[in-house]
Amino acid sequence: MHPSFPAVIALGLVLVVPAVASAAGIDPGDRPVPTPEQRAWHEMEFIAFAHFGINTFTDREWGNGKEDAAVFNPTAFDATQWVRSCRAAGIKMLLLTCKHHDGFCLWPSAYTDHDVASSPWRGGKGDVVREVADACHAGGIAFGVYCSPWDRHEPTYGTDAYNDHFVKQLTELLTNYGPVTEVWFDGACGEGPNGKKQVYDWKRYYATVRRHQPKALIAITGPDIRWVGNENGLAAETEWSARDGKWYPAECDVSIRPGWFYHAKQDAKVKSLKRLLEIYYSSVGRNSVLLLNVPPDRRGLFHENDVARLKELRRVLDATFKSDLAADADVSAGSVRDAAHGPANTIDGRAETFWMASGDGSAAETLTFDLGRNCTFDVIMLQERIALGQRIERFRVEAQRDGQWTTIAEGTTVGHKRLLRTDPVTARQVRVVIETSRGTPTLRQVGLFKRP
Ligand code: FUL
Repeated sequence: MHPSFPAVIALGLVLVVPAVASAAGIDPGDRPVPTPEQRAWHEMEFIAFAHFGINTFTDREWGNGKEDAAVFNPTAFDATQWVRSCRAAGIKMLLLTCKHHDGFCLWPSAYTDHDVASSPWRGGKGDVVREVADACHAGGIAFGVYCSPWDRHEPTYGTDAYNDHFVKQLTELLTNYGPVTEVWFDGACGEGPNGKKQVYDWKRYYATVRRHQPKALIAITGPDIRWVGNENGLAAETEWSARDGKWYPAECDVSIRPGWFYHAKQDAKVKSLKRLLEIYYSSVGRNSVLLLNVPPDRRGLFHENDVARLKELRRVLDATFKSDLAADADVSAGSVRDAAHGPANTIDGRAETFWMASGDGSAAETLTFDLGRNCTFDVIMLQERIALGQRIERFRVEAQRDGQWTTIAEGTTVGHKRLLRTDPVTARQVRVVIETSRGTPTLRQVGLFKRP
């Protein structure tokens, strides 16, 4: 899966080679392509974080590891409410902070007392990880794990023994809770109680994940998913998933509130609908996955204000994307590779079919949409067939007005999905001009939408 991680191969795992190209009958050549797991992750588009733990009860963002486990005591914990809220928002995976920097474990770990078993919650018999994982699996969304290597509680932190400790805890998370789709490793590395900094054994951590959950994607300080580089939920205008010879796509993490953890004083500071839409278009709309944090409160529930905002967001997105004005268009292409890859594939709503031009990408390629009548739209969607790699470097979209083609939008990369917002445009003829591309360009889907 990742030849740059020989430790993985040494384990002798059966790793899946991207099925892709054979399915399409086209060889992607030596360009990087996503693994099937990465492709499934791209399709999710919108996923969530739940920062929950000791900090929820101490009103802090970073605990120091000296907290009393007795403060962890949610009064109405209900993971099914988290999952229902996620589902209603169209969120496809929930990642839980099983252990944050303070070292408190949301599961009863055999390797520490600083965990839920030492708390009064459910008489010390509770397991937050179990309930969240079960609720995700029962509710049909994926489950992901955040396990902070930085541990401000664990006495062995800062010594070689800590790497053993971390691997044991990670193994608990990877073997007791069913499928884990993403493992999120923060790179934070601070001073331990003994004043020493830890040298993390990343190779061993990755090998542990590959051994127990070979399909899990390792994110951030990991080989499969890249941190976008900010915590504002914003990807760059030009966002290549293919980097340094491998597929390494960006994930945009951001909190729905100012903090990552719940603070009652931030109840009125839930991000506005306008801000969340801005984030959506700048993450999902720029070839990234949006990882939105919704911090459960001291009851152990998603707060009403957050739930209401998520619903509003979903309502607007559904209203925007429910009807594609290009769906019945007559589509023609300047060039077509072969009959199986004709331009009508870009409006069939299917992920597996796509248009492919015949040129080598150095000259412009066009796709023209006759909408059959004048239509008014203000969102343009483009999707590449990323199973064949990311190719488009520069494109523009034109509309015909009074017999003249005028540019209404332009951009650079497309990747899994590119969304461009414009002022409302009314036109019958619309065309996508791919100006340059790293090899023959493909488009899996083109859509035109009107925001409510
Ligand atoms: C950071 C952590 O230090 C924050 O507390 C938070 O968990 C964020 C998602 O990652 O690096």
